[in-house]
Amino acid sequence: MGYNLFISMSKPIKYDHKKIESKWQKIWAKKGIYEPNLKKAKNPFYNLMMFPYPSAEGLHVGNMYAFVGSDIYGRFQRMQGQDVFEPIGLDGFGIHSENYAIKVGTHPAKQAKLSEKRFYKQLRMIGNAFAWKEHLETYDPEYYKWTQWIFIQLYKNGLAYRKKQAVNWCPSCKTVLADEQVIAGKCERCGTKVIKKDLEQWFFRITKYADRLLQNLEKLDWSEKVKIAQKNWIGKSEGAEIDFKIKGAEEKITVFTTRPDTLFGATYMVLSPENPLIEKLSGKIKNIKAVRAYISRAKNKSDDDRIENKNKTGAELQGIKAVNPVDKKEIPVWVSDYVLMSYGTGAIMAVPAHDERDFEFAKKFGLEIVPVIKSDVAKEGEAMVSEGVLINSEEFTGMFSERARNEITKFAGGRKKSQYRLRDWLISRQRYWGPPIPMILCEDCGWNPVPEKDLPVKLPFVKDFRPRDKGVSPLATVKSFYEVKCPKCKGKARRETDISDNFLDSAWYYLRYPNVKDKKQSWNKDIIKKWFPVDMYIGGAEHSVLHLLYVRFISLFLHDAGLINFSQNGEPFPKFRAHGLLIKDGAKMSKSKGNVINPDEYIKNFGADALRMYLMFLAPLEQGGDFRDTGILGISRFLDRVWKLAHNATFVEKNFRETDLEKKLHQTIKKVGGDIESLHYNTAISALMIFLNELETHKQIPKSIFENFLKMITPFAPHITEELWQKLGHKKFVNLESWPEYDPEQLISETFILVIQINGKVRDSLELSRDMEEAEIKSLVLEREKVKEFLKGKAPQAIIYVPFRIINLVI
Ligand code: ANZ
Ligand code: ZN
Repeated sequence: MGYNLFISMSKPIKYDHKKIESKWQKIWAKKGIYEPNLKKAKNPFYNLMMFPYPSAEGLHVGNMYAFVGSDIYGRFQRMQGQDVFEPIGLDGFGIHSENYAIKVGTHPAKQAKLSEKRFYKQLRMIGNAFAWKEHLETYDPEYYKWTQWIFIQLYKNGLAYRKKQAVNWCPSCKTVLADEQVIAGKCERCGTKVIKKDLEQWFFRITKYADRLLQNLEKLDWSEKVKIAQKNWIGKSEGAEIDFKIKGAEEKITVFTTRPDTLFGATYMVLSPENPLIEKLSGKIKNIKAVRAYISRAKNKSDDDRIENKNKTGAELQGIKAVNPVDKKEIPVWVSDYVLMSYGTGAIMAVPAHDERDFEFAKKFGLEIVPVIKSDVAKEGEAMVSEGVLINSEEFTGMFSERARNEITKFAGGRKKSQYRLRDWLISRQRYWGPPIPMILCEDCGWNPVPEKDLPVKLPFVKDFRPRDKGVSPLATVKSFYEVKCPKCKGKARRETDISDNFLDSAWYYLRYPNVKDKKQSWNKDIIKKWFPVDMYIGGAEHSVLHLLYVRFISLFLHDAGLINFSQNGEPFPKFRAHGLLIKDGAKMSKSKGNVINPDEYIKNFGADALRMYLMFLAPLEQGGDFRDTGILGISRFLDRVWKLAHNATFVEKNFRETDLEKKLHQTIKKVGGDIESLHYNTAISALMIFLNELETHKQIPKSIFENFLKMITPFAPHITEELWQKLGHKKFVNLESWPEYDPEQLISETFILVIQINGKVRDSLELSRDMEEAEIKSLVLEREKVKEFLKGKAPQAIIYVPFRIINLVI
C-alpha cells in the first residue's frame, strides 16, 4: 500500500549539503523562479531589505542574519500566492567604502570591483530568493546618473540651496558631516571627535517636511523604537517668540521659549556666540574686545560639548540692557556658548529659577534668581522645572502655567511658534568616492544645474583620491573636470567639485530596483505604481534617523513633485521592522571587537540551510541573538533527521487515516504560519521540531502530511526540501508551492471538560479525551467518589449525556 524511498532507490544516499545546495541554486537561477514579471505580476509583493555597504572583507554572520530574516518572510509570502520581488544591491559609493580603500591601499574604483565579487558570491551562497537580474550598485554611472538627476529635481523645486554656516567637520575623514552623522559628538563613520568649521555648503531643505515627517509617523506600522527615535530627532517644541527691546538701540532681541509662563522670572538674556546681533551692537559694547575673545574660543566646540558642559562659560555685554516686555525691568545681556545659533532664534530669555542650564549659569556668575512658579517640593541648589501655579507675576499670579502661557504671550506682544530640532540636510562632501554634485557656477549667471542630457557627470579617475586638509574635494585638483562652459551663457564657468552624501545614494535605490533595465528614465511610473509602497522593509535600527528619515523625505518630495504616484501619499515603507543584533561573547558582532564570524566556513561545513535555520532559531528576529558555535549542530541534526525520515518512512496514500497526526499537523500549520508572520521564527522552528518527533514515532506516514511538513520547512531551509520534494516525485518546485492551509475544525483541542450534574445541579467535572466512547464515559462517571456519595449504592433512574459537555444523572 505504501512505498519507501529506499525501496525506490538502489541505495541510500547521504545528505550532501554542498552538492544539493549548489545544484538547486543553479537550477533556480536558470529557471528564474525568483524573478517576478515586473510589468504583469498580479499580486505584487515588494520584500525589501537594506542593501549592504561592501568591503572586500565580506559579510559576516551578523549581516547574514538580517538578510536571511527578510528572505524567510519573502518566501513565506511567495508560498501564499504573492509575486514576491526581493532585490539586492550594493551601497558601494561613499565614505565607508572610501575609508576602506584607503585602509587597504587600493583605489576605490578597483576595490569596488573586488568587493562586488566577494559580496555577491557570499550573498548567493546563503540561498536567498534574490531577483538577481535587478541588482544595482550605487557607483555604477547608470545608477548615479539618476542620483544626480534627483539632486537637480530638488534644486529646481527650491529644496537644494547653498549656505555658509558653521558645519560639522571630521578632522580624520576631512569632510563635513550632516547632523545625523554626528553621534554623541563623534563622526558616525570613524569615531573621531567632530569640530565646527565655517563653510559654504549645499543643503536640502528637509525642514520644510518636518511636520509631515512627524504627522505621518502615526500611520506607519514600524518598530516602535524607530518611530520614537524619529520623533525625538524631528523634535517638535511648541512655544512662543517674544521680542525684548534693547535700551537705547533700534535692534531688539527675539527669543524662542517653551515657557512664556515664566516671563516674570527672566532675569537676564543670553545670545549665542554666532548671533550677528553682537557685531551690530559692537559700538555700544564697552568690553567688546573681551567679548570677541570669548566668541572666538567658543566657536570651534561641537554642539554636544556646548550643551552638555556643566561648567558654564560666558561674557556680559557691558553697556547693553534688555527690557523685559511684561514688567519693563532692565536686565543684563550675556553671550554664552550654551545657546546655539542653529536652534530657535539663537537667543534666550534666561529663567534661572526654572531652567537647569540657566540656573547653573546664574549661580556661577551671581545673577538674580526669581521664582515665578509655586513649588511645594522646591529643592535647594536646583531649578524647579515643572509647571504649576504662578507667583510673583503681577495680575497673572495664581493662574496655572497652561493658561498663563497663552495670556502672557499675548500680553507681551509675542507670537505662538513651533520649533523643530531637525535641521536642513547638509549634502556636500569634500571627498572623492561619490557622485559629483551636478551644478555649475558661472561668474555671470550664478549657479545652474548640469543639463539633464549631459548626465551623468562622471567621476573622473583621480590617482591620489585621498581627502585633503583644505576643505576641498580631490576633484578640485582636476582641471579638465572643473573647467566647463556655463550651460546658460556658454561663458567661463566652474563645475562643483564636492560630491553628494552617500545617504542620497541610498535614499532612492528602492525606486530603481524594478527599473534597473530602463536606460531612458529614472523609473517607469506605472511600474512604481504597481510595486509601491514597499510591502515589507527590514533593516537595522541604527539607521533610525539617518537613512530612514532621508528616504521618507526624498519619497515625499518626489510624490509632491508628481514624479511618483502610489497610495500612502508617498510614504515608501508603511511597514518596517528593525532586526536585532547578533551577539558573540557578550558583545555586538563587529570587526572592531574582533568577534566576527565568517559565514563561509559554516556554510561549507554545515550548509546554508543549517546556518539559516540556526540563526533564526536563536530568538525572535527583532530581538537578535547570541551566536554559539555548538548551537548549529542541533539544527544540523534536525535536518539530517528530516532527510533520514524521508528515506526510512513508509509513505501511504490518502485513504489511510491518521486522525491524531492530522490534528497535530493542522496545529503546526497554524503555529508556524502565525509565527513567521510576526517574525518569531524561533518558535516556528520549535514547532517543526516537535512535529518531527511526532512523525518519527510513526511507521507509516500519510504522504500528504509529510509533504506539508516539507513545505513548512521550505522558507527556512529551501534547498534540502527542494531535493526531497523532487525525490517524492514532484516536477514543480516546492519553493513555488502554496503554503498548506489548516482546517480550523482540526484545531479543537484533544480533550474536553465534562460537567457532571445530579438532578440538574453541577456536582463535579472531569477532563476527558475526545475519542472516548459514550459507554466508557458513563462508567467512569459512575466511579467518581462524589457521584457515589449521591447515589448511595443505587443505580440512577436515567443518564442524559450531551456529547463533549454535560452528563446529568437523575436519581
Ligand atoms: C525660557 C525658559 C524657562 C525655558 C524655563 C525653559 C524653561 P526645547 O524644549 O528643546 O525646545 N532655548 C531656546 N533656544 C535655545 C538655543 N538656541 N540654545 C539653547 N537653548 C535654547 O527647549 C526650548 C527652551 O530651550 C527654550 O525655553 C529656551 O529656554 C531654551 F523655565 O525659555 B526656555
Ligand atoms: Zn570621520
